[in-house]
Amino acid sequence: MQQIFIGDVQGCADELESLCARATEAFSDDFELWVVGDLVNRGPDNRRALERVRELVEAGRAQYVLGNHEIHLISSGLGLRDLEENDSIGDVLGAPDASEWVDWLRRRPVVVEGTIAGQAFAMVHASVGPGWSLSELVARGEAASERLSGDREVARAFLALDPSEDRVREDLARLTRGRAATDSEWSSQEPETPKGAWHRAWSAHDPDYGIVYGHWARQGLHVSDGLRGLDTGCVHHGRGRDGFLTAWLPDSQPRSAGARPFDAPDERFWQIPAKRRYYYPSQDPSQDPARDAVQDPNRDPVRDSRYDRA
Ligand SMILES: [Mn+2]
Repeated sequence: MQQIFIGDVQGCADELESLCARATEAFSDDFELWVVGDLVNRGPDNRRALERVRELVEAGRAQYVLGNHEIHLISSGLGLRDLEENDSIGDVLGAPDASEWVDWLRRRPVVVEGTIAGQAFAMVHASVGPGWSLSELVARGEAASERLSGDREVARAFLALDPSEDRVREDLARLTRGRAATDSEWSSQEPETPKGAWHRAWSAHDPDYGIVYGHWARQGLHVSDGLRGLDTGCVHHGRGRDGFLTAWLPDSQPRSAGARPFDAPDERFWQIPAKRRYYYPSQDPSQDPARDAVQDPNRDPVRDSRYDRA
């Protein structure tokens, strides 16, 4: 069974379909999709992206954790939040079965653990606290899921809390939105320098597990020992950068004696170029000269992150 980890889709259902078709071609049905969250929002077809992943989840062939955009969708569906200008999740929330989708999403985990070739890891959308053991991370994710997944009123009250008021609500925010961290603080803002990235503080504690995450398109693909950051901003194509959907395909066996699956360097990535520009800074895309920009399908696929070298 090949594990295939994919970064932030954000409603780019065509690229998700291309990736699934490539996986089927390579592995037939013998693959399992691991989705880092932010499957929805900003892009054109959230409903179709959700349906595809749900079909695989229900067939026991996908793992899917919640990202900040799923939390936005759930919050809007529970009446806590109005849709904003760049939200595209109206295709889910405006449908007759919207509440059923909100309830299905509420029951998705925030953290999933697993092993690759014997090495333990967790998948989470955004960030993990420095010094957290794998069991502590899983327990924090479960505590958030417990309050999110049951009674609707409990979930609404939980999401309405300010993260500073409640430890579990803060954990949900950190797991789905964090980017910067020190041993004592964290933030959803980008750090001023690479040294402030959450994963630098996390790595300094010499964790015995790996992390697969997304959420940070401006950081880009992040490959270092124990870490795979997969958000390469498919939906951001044309915002001064190329966007693509990235998949990581770890080996099911160690590459060499003593090697671990999360060691770097690592080149086992697939990248699906964004089919077109999706994200418009203004409400009038016709005024955008790059609206129909097409990506060169032969361009160099993998971008280094400045965080790899820092
Ligand atoms: Mn995100």
